[in-house]
Amino acid sequence: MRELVLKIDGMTCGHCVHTVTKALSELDGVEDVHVELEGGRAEVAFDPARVDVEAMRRAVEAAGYTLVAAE
Ligand code: 9UX
Repeated sequence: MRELVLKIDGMTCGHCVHTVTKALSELDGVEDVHVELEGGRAEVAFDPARVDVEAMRRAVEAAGYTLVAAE
């Protein structure tokens, strides 16, 4: 299991948090997601054999937000 902190632009209310949490949680290989509105960040625990940052980026952007960094 690996963990990453994603920096996400565009979240401005609690519903955004729910939408981003759901989008990331639905990815195969993502085990745990914690999204913080303040700071615009998401902590993601995942299996790197099954999912990668590009898949997370696609999910975040399909939901209408922007993934600006992952570390
Ligand atoms: Mo809240 Mo977020 O009304 O895109 S859902 S701003």
